[in-house]
Parts: sequence; structure tokens; C-alpha cells
Amino acid sequence: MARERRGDRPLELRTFQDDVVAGLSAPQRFLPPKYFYDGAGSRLFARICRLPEYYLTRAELALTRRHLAAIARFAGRGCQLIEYGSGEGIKSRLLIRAVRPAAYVPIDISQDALDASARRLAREFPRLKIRPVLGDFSRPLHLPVRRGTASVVYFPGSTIGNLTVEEAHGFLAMSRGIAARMLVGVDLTKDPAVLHAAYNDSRGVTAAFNLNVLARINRELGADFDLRQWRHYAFYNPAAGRIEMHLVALQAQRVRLGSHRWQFRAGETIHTENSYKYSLDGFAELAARAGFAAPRVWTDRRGLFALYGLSAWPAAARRT
Ligand code: SAH
Ligand code: AVI
Repeated sequence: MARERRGDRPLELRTFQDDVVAGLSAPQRFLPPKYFYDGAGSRLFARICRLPEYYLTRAELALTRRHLAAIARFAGRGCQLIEYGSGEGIKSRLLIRAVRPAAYVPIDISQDALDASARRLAREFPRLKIRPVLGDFSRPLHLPVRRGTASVVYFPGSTIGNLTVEEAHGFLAMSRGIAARMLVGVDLTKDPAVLHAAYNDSRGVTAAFNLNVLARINRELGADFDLRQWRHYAFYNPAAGRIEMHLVALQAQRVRLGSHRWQFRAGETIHTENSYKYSLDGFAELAARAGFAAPRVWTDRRGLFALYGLSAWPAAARRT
């Protein structure tokens, strides 16, 4: 098949290509983590959630089950539930059952994940109004919500940890314009050995998830990454308080994407993801800067993970 000329490509593919070219041309090469989630990436992430080392999903599920009545009271029955990065919707079903929302608005960048979870939820809750939105939450989105019904933003899974602190602040500030209450899942600072194991699982699923972004760039943009020449590398950076995921070049090599060419040195890395870990106070302070009080925080028994119930301060009382 003849490769399409750049101008003929759909906008999403052009944006994808522009982001890849910008990231691979930076002094510390990087790729935005949102590009992990094509169909294959979403399936790999679903497997990560079930890995013995990846405690995050189990801890958040456990705390959600344990405190479900209080969490539902905080959200308020009959609200419009807006979920960013809904993915498989594993925890959403618990919340939907307890909150009985007037409408559920899942938002995700992955068409496959969005379709699959909307289908499953429609089977489980035949009377629920589900209004899926395919989109990128780092950009302004039009949401199908009704005025006059309270909205609650749900952002579980510690997806907020994949944003820089400035981006997380921007996300919270944007949400404040949509909803007076939020439920945000946050992974907590802990023994680096536990973190290291969670991002370096023994079955190699996280490695496959990381490498899939290069496979996707080859598939969708026609680049020529040789996947055998790259290795998954994840470590805890204590000064920054985050897990960093990289892809390491195993030998010197050239990569081509259309008219672009990059030369990689052996050992050079592409930074593919940050996963910030917060202290309980640290996240409450971040929320406060965006105009939210944190009147409720629920944790699992082992204190691995937290779900924050955030309430917007009245405009006059805002701290900046
Ligand atoms: N909420 C689920 C899934 C978390 S994985 C859970 O708690 O298990 C992160 C999800 O966010 C994925 O489904 C991914 O497709 C989506 N995502 C990542 N970046 C995004 C972006 N910029 N805009 C919209 N969705 C995004
Ligand atoms: C989606 N996000 C919160 C996951 C995380 O833990 O940062 C993505 C992930 N990356 C590697 N494993 C899981």
C-alpha cells in the first residue's frame, strides 16, 4: 500500500507524528505516555493490573470496596459521574452500583478500551445512561453533561501520577470548572523495592507495554525501530519522587520516520513515562493550590494507595 502523504493523514495521526518527532528530537528524548494506549497497549495494561507485583489496582479496589458507602455518600446519589482515563472500568462498576448516577461519562483516548468497557457496563446496568467520550484529557473537551445536575469527576488508578506536577495542577484546575467534587486515586510514596518490583514484573508484561509504543510508531507512522535493539528500563528516582520508565538503545543505531532521521548512541534512552508517588500531605497541598480542600481520604489497610474526596473551595476562599 502506498504510504499516505502527510497532508492526507487524519489530524490525530498528524498530531501523533508531530509529538513523536518533537520528543525524539529533544536532548533527552521522550515520548508522551498517552501514546501507550492503542488496542494492544490497553490489553497489555489490563494484564499489568492483574500482575502479582502491581499492587496499585488491588489496593485501590480493596479500599473502594471497604469504604464504598462513605465514598458514595461523598459523591452524592444521582450525580453525573465523569471519569477521566476510564480504561477497563474495573472500579467504576463498584461506584456506579453504589452512586446510581444520573449519567456516566467515561472519557478515554483508547477507542478499544472505551468501547469494551461501555459495552460491559451497558450489559451490567441496562438502565444507566452511558455517554462515552473519545478524547485526550490534556486538551479542552466538550462533555455531554446537563446543567442543573451536580457533576463529580472520578480520576482513579493514579493516572494523575503520569502527569508532571504542573500538568496535575492544570488538570485539577480544569476539573474545578466542571465539578465541585472530585474522587482522585493516588499512589503513595513507599519502599522503593516495592515500587521497583511493580514496574519490573517477572513476566515481562510491563516491558512489553513499554516497547509497544515503538511498535505502534512503526505500525501507524511507518518508522523503522528494530524492537530487538531496545530494552525496558524502569527505576525509582527518589529526588523527583517518581518511577521513570525509559527504553534503552542496546547498540548505536539509526531510526527513520518519513523524512526524519535520528542517530542513537548505545545506552541512550527514550524517556517514556513518569509515575509520581505522593505523600498524603503532598497531594493535599497540590489539590489546595488548584482550589480544592481534601476533606476525605480513604486508604487501603496497608497504606499503599489513597482515594481523595476533594471539594472545591468557594471562589472567595481560594488559596493560590
Ligand atoms: N482508570 C483505569 C485505567 C487507568 S490506565 C484504572 O484505574 O484502572 C490509564 C487510562 O487513561 C488508560 O485507559 C488510557 O487509555 C487513558 N489515558 C491516558 N492518557 C490519556 C489522555 N491524555 N486522555 C484520555 N485518556 C488517557
Ligand atoms: C496508568 N498508570 C497509572 C500506570 C502507572 O502505574 O503509572 C501505567 C503503568 N506504567 C507501567 N505500569 C503501569
